[in-house]
Amino acid sequence: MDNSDTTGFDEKSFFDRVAAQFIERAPDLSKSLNIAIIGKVSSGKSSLINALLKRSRRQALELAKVGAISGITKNLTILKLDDKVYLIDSPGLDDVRAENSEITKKFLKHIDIGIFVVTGSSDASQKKNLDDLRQHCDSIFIVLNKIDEWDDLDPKVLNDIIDQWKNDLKIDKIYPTCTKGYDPKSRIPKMDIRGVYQLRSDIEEFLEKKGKDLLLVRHMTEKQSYAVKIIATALVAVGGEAFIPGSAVYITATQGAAIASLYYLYTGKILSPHAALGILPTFLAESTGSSLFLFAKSFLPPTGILDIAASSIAITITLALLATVNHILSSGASIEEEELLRSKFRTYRTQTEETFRELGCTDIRDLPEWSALVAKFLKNP
Ligand SMILES: Nc1nc2c(ncn2[C@@H]2O[C@H](COP(=O)(O)OP(=O)(O)OP(=O)(O)O)[C@@H](O)[C@H]2O)c(=O)[nH]1
Ligand SMILES: [Mg+2]
Repeated sequence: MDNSDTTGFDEKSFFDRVAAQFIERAPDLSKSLNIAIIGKVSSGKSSLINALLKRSRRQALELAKVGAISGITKNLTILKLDDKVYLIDSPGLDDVRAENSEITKKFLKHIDIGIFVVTGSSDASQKKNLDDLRQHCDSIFIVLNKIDEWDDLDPKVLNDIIDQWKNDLKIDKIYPTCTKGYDPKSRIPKMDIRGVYQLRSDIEEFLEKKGKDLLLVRHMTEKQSYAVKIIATALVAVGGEAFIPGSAVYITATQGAAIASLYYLYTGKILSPHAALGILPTFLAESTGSSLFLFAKSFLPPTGILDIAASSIAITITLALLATVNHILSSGASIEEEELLRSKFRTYRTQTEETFRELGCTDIRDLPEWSALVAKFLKNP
């Protein structure tokens, strides 16, 4: 096995460009791409962070704290690499779990790239820890650290140990590394960071390929939750407005405002109410029967039975309409594409039949209940 892998290493790589800084206050990890180092106590996690960032021993003193006594890293320590990427040093895996605080629970949920560090001879009990990590994160680099332990033996021994780890953890790839020399009490004059360059460049390659997508997916998930709120709020309003004489005017205004909000959410641009309403006629043509009913009804004085029917129609049409706009905008298409609007609206309109039945049991003023209904509706187009 060749561990002298300094060849092909790009000096301008991501880890070199960043000015890593520890941050005091835990950031909102749901908005960033998070790389976390996880593993048993004293496996060399903090040393690996210093090595990834190519710190000298003196610089390392100010960075991830390294020590021969186990449990040196007590809490999560979060390093900001750039605006969107965090590198997180964690205490030993069992400590992370035992602590079970809100921050560590969130932390486990938001790991995008896990670096799982093991040491010594293969230990099948680590498989459970790895499986736990896999539940939250599917991009995992597995590192066998402290390979210098076998320096005095035939190189075949290290190869056998690597094979055994692969077998026990059921994995194809493992990164053998050494991160010796970061302990301030260390007496060795030079750092020994074998294997770290290979790991670094593979993480960088992964970031290059997938990093943007991961961030985008996360960004979109967040946007969807705002979209759900916008749509649910509009439905509650529309449901109430259907009871008002002359309701069609109010309903159309609410729909226009919701479309403009969704447009702003996805494009960051303000759509004039006029332009927002401009896309409505397409939909009116699709649902003439019910809209005409609503329109005609709006001139009548409110009477119980009619109002409830009108309210349900107003709500289901508005739901299909806003779900269509949401779908089109979130997929990056333009809301001016009439054909797309039309066909998507038709699909959603059919889907509202089922939702319509659930509507019967929904309190018209209960926003959380509406939000749950809308979230479910948007999930199965
Ligand atoms: N022989 C050897 N020792 C290492 C290596 N990497 C780190 N160490 C030593 O192992 C000890 C623990 O290293 P840390 O980097 O503090 O390990 P950690 O996993 O962060 O430890 P905790 O935060 O206490 O869980 C220190 O004395 C390091 O100098 C290595 O590759 N080989
Ligand atoms: Mg540590």
